[in-house]
Amino acid sequence: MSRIITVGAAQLGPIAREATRSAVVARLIALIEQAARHGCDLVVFPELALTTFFPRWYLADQVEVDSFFERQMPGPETGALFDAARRLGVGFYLGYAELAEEGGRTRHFNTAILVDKRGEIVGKYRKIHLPGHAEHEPWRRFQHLEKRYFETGNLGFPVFRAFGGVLGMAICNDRRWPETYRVMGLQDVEMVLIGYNTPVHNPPAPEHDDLSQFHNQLVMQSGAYQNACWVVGVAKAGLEEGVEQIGNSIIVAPSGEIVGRCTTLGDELAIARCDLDLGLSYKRSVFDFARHREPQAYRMIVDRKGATPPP
Ligand code: ING
Repeated sequence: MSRIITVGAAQLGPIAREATRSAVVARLIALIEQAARHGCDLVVFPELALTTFFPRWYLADQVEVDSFFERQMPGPETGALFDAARRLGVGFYLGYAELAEEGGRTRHFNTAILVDKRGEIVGKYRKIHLPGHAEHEPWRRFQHLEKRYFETGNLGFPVFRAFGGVLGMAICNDRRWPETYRVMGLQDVEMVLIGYNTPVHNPPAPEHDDLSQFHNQLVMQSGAYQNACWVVGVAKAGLEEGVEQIGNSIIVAPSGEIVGRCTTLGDELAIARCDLDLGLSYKRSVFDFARHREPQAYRMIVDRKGATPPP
């Protein structure tokens, strides 16, 4: 018996700094409506899908920083997205900047939620791997101040029973770290949803720029194969406020093969019928963790000699 989720990778083109939430939500609803016409069960939007990627600027005024955050989800301007999901019977992953009052203080997270076909939030994840820096670094062509504007996620890498399977979430830089997939792999995840905003140019390592597309695919294909799960990676793409961001949104099967891909740098839906049972042939052979992993043998042997690369 196959358990198929028809997934729409809903890539977004640039979002302008001044774009209103309602204008962006209208773009998201248009993609959900297109997905419904093609029989999708689930739509995956990018990281920080409601606003421009504001960590590219040093913003001294906390009021301006907080203007990019959502205090409620759904809120007055995002409720229409949940209504569309309910009306059309299509769930979604949404990345957004979360401002939460927790433990008596205001918290700021780079967050993603999983919403089911009834329009109910069934899962939340807060980004753990925050790239970039915390202080203004004027030498950069553009900033990457996620360490300034967000706290490290405090929810771990949970998995959620939804859409007939076991789904997990990650956000952008998380996809570059094998731990992200393995922590969920050890919880029997069958599909990992990932939104991203990735500039082509990485100021601290411009020599990597030409490999940005290759690295984007490499990390998600290996994460999928090594954990016998589907991986859906969705970009906010194009020239956004002067910064070129990669597209190349992809849907990766547990074999590591790319089975769906966006080919533009704008709002675009790539669709694939994802049979969750395809992961079983890997979970029951090559990546049968119970039979083949050796956690007792894995030890961190780090000494000064071994840890530092030769001069
Ligand atoms: N963006 C980038 C990412 O990990 C980055 C940061 C760019 C890291 C280029 C390395 C190279 O895709 C976010 N938002 O994490």
